[in-house]
Amino acid sequence: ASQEHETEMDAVVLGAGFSGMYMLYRLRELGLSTRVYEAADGVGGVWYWNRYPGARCDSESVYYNYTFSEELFKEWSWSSRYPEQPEILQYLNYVADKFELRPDIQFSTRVTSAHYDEESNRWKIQTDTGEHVTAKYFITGVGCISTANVPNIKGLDSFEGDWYHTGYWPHEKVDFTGKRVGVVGTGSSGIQSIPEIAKEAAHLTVFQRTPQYSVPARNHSYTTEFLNEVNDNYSEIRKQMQESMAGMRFNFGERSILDDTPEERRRVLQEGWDRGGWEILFAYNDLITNEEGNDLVAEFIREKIRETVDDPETAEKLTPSNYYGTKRAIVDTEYFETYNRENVSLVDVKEAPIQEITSNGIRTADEEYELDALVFATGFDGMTGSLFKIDIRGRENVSLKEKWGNGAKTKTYLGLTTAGFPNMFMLTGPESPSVLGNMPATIEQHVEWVSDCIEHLRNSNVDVIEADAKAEKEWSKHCKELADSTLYTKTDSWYTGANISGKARGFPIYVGGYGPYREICDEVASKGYEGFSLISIE
Ligand code: NA7
Repeated sequence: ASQEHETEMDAVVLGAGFSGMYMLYRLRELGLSTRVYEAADGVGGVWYWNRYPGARCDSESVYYNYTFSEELFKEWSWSSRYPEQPEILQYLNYVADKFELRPDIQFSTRVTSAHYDEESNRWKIQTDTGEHVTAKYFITGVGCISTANVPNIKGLDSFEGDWYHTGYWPHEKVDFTGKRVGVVGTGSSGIQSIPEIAKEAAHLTVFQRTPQYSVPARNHSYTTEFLNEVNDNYSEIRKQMQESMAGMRFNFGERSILDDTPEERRRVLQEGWDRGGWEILFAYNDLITNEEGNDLVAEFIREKIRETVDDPETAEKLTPSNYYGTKRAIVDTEYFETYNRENVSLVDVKEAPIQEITSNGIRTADEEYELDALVFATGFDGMTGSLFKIDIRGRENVSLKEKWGNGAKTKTYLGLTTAGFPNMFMLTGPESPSVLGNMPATIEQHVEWVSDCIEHLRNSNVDVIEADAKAEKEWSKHCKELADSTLYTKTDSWYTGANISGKARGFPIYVGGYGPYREICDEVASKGYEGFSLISIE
């Protein structure tokens, strides 16, 4: 019955964050009629939603932006090394305005299902506003860490104060002045927001399940000289980023941490600590693969925590014992220092687990904490969560969730496509390098590969592209083997799905590096899309 209202498009793209916006730009250049669906009422993706106090990016701003347009790159100036969320959102709005993207983005609309129709070779897409649209190409730019995880704790409904999740923060400023606030979670979002909330709240109680390593960001304003230097080296920077392991200008160090004498090591680590950000993580070439070396860095940071935090008992609770850098590495601004404030206290909920949320606060196994407001900095259902929220079905009506065993058997070819789902592309999908690098860089590579592919299909009159099951099997196996050779898979993290109760464990990320990945993708394309079936329908 809905057929008569069906709109026909060449391409439908989900999400108007970094991925979807650039995808739209490229597809329009190719002359494809394209519609982007976006659940929010503005562009920005995660930068639209994550408005919590202290939210900022951990990749340096001059790399954390698009590089495809030299003009755009040069006319935008970042205020500082790690700008806050409002500035990043302002940048993305600027991009939307500059390239007049908004007319092709439909806001406040969430796609609920996308089914591939074998007969017409078109994707049939439905939205929560009752719209029906068909498209030849279906492209997801839904993000890898965008579906909030609010833990299922008994009694949340009964809480009489206000509660928030960092990933869905209200637009109007939340005022914690005079309030007793509880923050649950100490990942990047918790560690960024805790120092800011502490400045405002009457009292802040942090509920920590796993302590984290964190290194000072050492944020600073950019000078005009620095920004001029960056602009003057635009082409060189773009090239360096493309060839690098993590989509940034610098690479991992060239030697093993074990090759250095203890004195030399301390000097390197101290220098990294002083420069801040991810310098320590990148100082040597084997921190993520070498258990002994990893522990040397871990111990260096543990010492810093003990030096910074005045109360030895609190310092002990804050000291991690797992591998460094195998949960997403965190950078902070005065995080550990915050525990020296009189109005901040730390509760170890591994020792005394949260039992329930009451009308007044949180009750753990040994105490009740009275709270006026509660902040969940409890992260996301990463990698697959946002894809599984949509009923995506390929050939023979098989759903993506079914095919991937609810996340237990993620299978892709190049992290961009999956067999049985023709003409569907995933931007920063599972088994791509995505979250292990500077996202805008990895996104540009994905978007450019997909748009080049679509251009090739159109020029050669190909109607259907689909990953071969064999190529997919090999890619997934390759990803798993690489991951298993690192310490990543030995740590509980959102990378592995361990943060979501009941979620299958895996490590659906390509760890071979962004530059090498780009080369593999380019080679596949240059061999006429090796590993794909290209079909022309008469
Ligand atoms: P993360 O990094 O997944 O951190 C979530 C935190 O919340 C982490 O400390 C978790 O402890 C904790 N958590 C999760 N569920 C619970 C429950 N039920 N009880 C207590 N504590 C809990 O999310 P973020 O938002 O900080 O960062 C996500 C990414 O966004 C980040 O890595 C960047 O890439 C950008 P756990 O460690 O699981 O024991």
